[in-house]
Amino acid sequence: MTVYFPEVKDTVLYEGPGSKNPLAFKWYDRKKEVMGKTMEQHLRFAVAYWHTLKNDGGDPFGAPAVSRKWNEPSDPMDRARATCDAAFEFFTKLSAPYYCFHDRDLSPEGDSFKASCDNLEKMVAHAKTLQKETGVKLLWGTANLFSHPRYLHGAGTNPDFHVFAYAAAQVKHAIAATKELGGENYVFWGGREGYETLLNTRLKQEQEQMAAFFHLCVDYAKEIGFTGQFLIEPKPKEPTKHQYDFDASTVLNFLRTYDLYDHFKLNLEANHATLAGHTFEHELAVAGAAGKLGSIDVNRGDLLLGWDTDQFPTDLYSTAFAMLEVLQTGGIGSGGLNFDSKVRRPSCDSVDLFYGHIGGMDTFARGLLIAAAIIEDGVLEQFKQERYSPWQGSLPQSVMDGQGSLALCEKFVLEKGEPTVKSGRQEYLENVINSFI
Ligand code: XLS
Ligand code: CA
Ligand code: CA
Repeated sequence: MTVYFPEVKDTVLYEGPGSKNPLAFKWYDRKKEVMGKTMEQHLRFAVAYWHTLKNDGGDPFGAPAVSRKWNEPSDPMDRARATCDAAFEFFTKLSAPYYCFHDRDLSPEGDSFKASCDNLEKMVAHAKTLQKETGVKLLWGTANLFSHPRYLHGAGTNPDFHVFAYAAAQVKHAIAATKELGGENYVFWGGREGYETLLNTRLKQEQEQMAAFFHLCVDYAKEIGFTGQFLIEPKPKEPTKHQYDFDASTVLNFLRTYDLYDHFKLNLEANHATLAGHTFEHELAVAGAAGKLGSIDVNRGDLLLGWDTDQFPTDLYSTAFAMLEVLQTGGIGSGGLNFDSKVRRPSCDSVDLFYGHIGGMDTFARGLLIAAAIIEDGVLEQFKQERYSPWQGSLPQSVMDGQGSLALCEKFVLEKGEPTVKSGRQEYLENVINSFI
């Protein structure tokens, strides 16, 4: 059997914060209990097939820069099988419980639609065997409806019905493949579902088309008995200038408008949140408040760069704040933390893929520990309780229950006079957070 990662002899294990072994976890101790669940149950890490196995290190200025053993076979299907074997060796050595894929990551496009479907079917069978052998599971599947030139003007939002139908047919097979592999979720990221200029675009019609597309998917899932959670992944821009799934609020509004609300949750990505001008934790809080936090893509961006850099998370503040939202909302259910992250182009060795993931897993494990310590201490909760305590009286309660009136508020003010100005204590709270980090 070919070994694709000979530089990593054994499974990456937890050795504790004192370890100097770069191929060991310092914080991710999967069986460690935190607030009644193991780290593994809280975090449900997944490896992204596309970045980890398929990224060739090319960028708009330079040629592919990495050579991977699994890319050596010249026949596309042989290459797909070698890639899949390498993938499962990687997942196992990393002890990652889950992975995620696009249909076209797993298997190549063929000469016709039918040939592409046959390729996918063969590769699904191959992956299924490897899942069984290794115990690695599929967190989510998705269809790549953005790379091929046919999707230049969108998939579900395309002005040409022929392309819409092609995308629908492709999604049909991707959902079936996800079901066949026991996928716990199915993601829709609208890579080309947006527009560049209104000069050639009917915005309203395109949104209606997108809704119709989702309704077809909901119907099909029902028809074949796919019970995984459907997730929409918001992103404000890139590749299109205006994307219809801008952020969590926009997607929730879209779902409500088109009678899709009950069928979807959100897959939120850290880097997409910041591109939308939000913090990562803001997006998690918006979804959490609506009971719609489905899953998370945990890559980070770079504050000095204005695009989606998909870097591994290394920032403890960001992971602690994210895990605070996750814990407060009661966890992510059937979702997980997917490393939609790639190593930087100059990190061109296969072992760098391990360093990226190990660092990301440790950073989230620490984020979890920090968030749990903050919650168990109760300091933030106590502060908020005190801050909102003026809402406890009977008039505030009747306002909340829809029984108030402007006149009752006026009566209250006439009695109480001027409200006291109070501090929000931001700097004090930031200092408190630092004492946990
Ligand atoms: C791209 C997206 C994409 C989705 C899956 O920016 O993050 O990778 O997660 O299609
Ligand atoms: Ca993503
Ligand atoms: Ca991304």
